[in-house]
Amino acid sequence: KAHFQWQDPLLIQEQLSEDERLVQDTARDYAQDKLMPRVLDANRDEIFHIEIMTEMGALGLLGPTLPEEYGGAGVSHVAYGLVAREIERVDSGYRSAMSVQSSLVMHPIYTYGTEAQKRKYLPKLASGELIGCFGLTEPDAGSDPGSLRTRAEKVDGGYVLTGNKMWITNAPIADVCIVWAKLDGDIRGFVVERGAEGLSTPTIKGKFSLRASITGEIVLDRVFVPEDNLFPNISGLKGPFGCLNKARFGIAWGALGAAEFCWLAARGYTMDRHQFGRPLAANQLVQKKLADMQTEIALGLNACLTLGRMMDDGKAAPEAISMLKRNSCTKSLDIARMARDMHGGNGVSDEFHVIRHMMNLEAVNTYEGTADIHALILGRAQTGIQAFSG
Ligand code: TGC
Ligand code: FAD
Repeated sequence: KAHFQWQDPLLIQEQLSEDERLVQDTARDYAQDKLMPRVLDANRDEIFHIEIMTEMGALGLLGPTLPEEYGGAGVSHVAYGLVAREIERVDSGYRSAMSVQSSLVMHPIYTYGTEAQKRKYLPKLASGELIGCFGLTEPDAGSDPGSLRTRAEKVDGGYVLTGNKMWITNAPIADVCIVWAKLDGDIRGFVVERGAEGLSTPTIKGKFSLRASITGEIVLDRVFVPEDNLFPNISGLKGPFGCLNKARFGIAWGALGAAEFCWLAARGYTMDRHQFGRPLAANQLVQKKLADMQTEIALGLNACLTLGRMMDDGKAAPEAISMLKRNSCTKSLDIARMARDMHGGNGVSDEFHVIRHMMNLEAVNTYEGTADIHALILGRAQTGIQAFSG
């Protein structure tokens, strides 16, 4: 009979190209050697080590799907997903920093930007020399970004932006902010540079989730943005949503990386720890939990691989991406909570890492569209009835 590979039951590894395996191994070695040793203190002290961006840039992990002429590595969407999985195996906050830069900053500049914008920003974003952030959410516009209030007003030589963005990953350290604002009622994208008069990006402290990622506001108090910094050919919600498609795909892979860490930690812990004279893993209840974790992760990764191939073929509908963003996040959160429980009292100590993953996945389940919002997207797609508003 065929040998059962319990860590890779559906043989994902065999379905990867040589290039994809190389990217995966580079990301895994970096994450384990350089990120894992830093994460405990970073999480405790709410610190994002900024040099992580140049380290990732040097390895080609930022904007890896973009062509080489703009600083990318020209790799497949599957390779991008594998990077997200390896980075998030250590911490969702580090994957956040990577995916905002790649999907929410470099992607829109590459897809919607002028040639001059691409040449000016992409190579430096790819190397990590510049850090970017993506401002869509506002205090009163989260799940419903169509109701955003940030305004752009046409003036001589450019635009004046006024408004507030909330919960923005990397904002306090960003050199460039992609800001979505309404110009004559239409949503348009602007590249706002650090140093612009009237721009500030205060940090949001006290998060119990993604503590190793820095989050802030973008406050725009009549900020002048030159004409050259408008994305010329995109208007409407499809602008920001085009970026979210890429980022949500990465999250679908990434969340499962966190889940894999939790599953393997729970397996190791329950094999080692003895109660009632035998390993915890000798109990049927424990083995069922391990089997459930293994099954959900294997099914989820296989689905992500299929979706990645669909993205590379230009066949991935946004609804399919919603399905896997939601599935990976809800299942990974369940797995992390279960792994925390299986560690008993030790499970609440950050030294065992599972509670950190559990707390992180709460935010991952919420950002880029909550699980319920993605359910409504899928509900609308199959009934033709939108249930977002009355
Ligand atoms: P709706 O009527 O559905 O659509 C308006 C226009 O947008 C187009 N569109 C899309 N285009 C491309 N890809 C998609 N996924 C698209 N979804 C919609 C649509 O075709 C339409 O175009 P047009 O030309 O007809 O005007 O808009 P709605 O207002 O009814 O939206 C409903 C809903 C709930 C689906 C949407 O608003 C939604 O997805 N809400 C969730 C908000 C969200 O995901 N925010 C994310 C903020 S960024 C973030 O969280 C980053 S975290 C990063 C990290 O740290 O990793
Ligand atoms: P709300 O929209 O107020 O939702 C609250 C609850 O109501 C949720 O459970 C939701 O599912 C539910 N709900 C809402 N509408 C409906 C409905 N019609 N039917 C049923 N239930 C509904 N945004 C950015 O733009 N850029 C970033 O970089 C970014 N980074 C983030 C980092 C972190 C750590 C966090 C926590 C958030 C980040 N976000 C970012 C914002 C994130 O995208 C929003 O928090 C998310 O879209 C949800 O919006 P909200 O918080 O306003 O919740």
